[in-house]
Amino acid sequence: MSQPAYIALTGGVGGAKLALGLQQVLAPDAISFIVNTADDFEHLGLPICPDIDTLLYTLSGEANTEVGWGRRGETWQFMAALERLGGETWFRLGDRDLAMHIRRRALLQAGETLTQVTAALAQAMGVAHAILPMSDAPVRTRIATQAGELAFQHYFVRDRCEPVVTRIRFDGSETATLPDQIAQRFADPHLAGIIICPSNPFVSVDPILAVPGLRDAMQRSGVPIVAVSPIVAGAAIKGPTAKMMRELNMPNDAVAVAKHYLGLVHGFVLDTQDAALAGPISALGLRTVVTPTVMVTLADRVHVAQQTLQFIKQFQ
Ligand code: FO1
Repeated sequence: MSQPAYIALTGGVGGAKLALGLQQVLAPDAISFIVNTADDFEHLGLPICPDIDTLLYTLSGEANTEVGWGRRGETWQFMAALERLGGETWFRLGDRDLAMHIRRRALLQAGETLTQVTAALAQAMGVAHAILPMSDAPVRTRIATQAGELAFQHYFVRDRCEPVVTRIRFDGSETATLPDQIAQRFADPHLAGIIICPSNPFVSVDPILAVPGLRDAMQRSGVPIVAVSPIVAGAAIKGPTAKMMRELNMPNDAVAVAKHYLGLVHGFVLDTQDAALAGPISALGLRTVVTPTVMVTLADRVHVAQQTLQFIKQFQ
């Protein structure tokens, strides 16, 4: 096929919103999603992959859109029974969500790679678009705090993002390798653009960019790379982005995010509330487009996707 193809980097709830918009406007062979796996952890003996599952559920229409993670219409009998038995229930695993983790464990134990397992689960969920884990080998976000280093889910869920973050590192990124499926897509002659979704730059996008060879592949592709700001009017749409930026002494606005991506991205999508920041961001050498980026409805998601693809076309 000669139609243009795109790659989107995503993690977490914010990224999944734009991913849904892109899924609505692009056919499966025109957009692939590279997903953060550094939030993953082993819990109750199960391989939990939150960002993969958030995307799986979002693209299959099964997501709980109120909280952003897990499945809609979920029941909690397993959690209630586990509670009575004295088990750990700080990380909420719904009865239907549980099936995903049990099935993923069985496929991994059968020797399949995370890429292969994710493709099988996506197919089972009726998702035709490619969901590509950033690495088949484990990469784990470790959050350094004044009370010591925490696994990401311990920081984010168990401790409710309360500890003060002093440093973030991605354990295992040095030895990770770029999955073939991802390398092939960056080498695709029909590749027309790369989108960094409005995910947390520090704990959802940086782990992806830390996989050896990934940033190179993006830059060598020679196609426009644009980011959609996860910060609107100084407040993170979802999750600890704004608090984390404060604790890492980063100015809490879209300009700081643009600076964070400087050297990699060519363009930056800003919300209309941050129109005044288009000047300072353009001064960094980036092109900008200003449009409503807060995604509440499906139409909002489609709008941001269309605007972003239109923006990429301006570079050609
Ligand atoms: N986030 C929470 O705040 N509380 C939870 O109990 C919780 C459970 C959970 C179970 C499965 C899953 O895929 C995600 C879950 N999340 C929960 C969200 C998850 O911690 C975050 O979405 C990502 O790690 C951040 O991108």
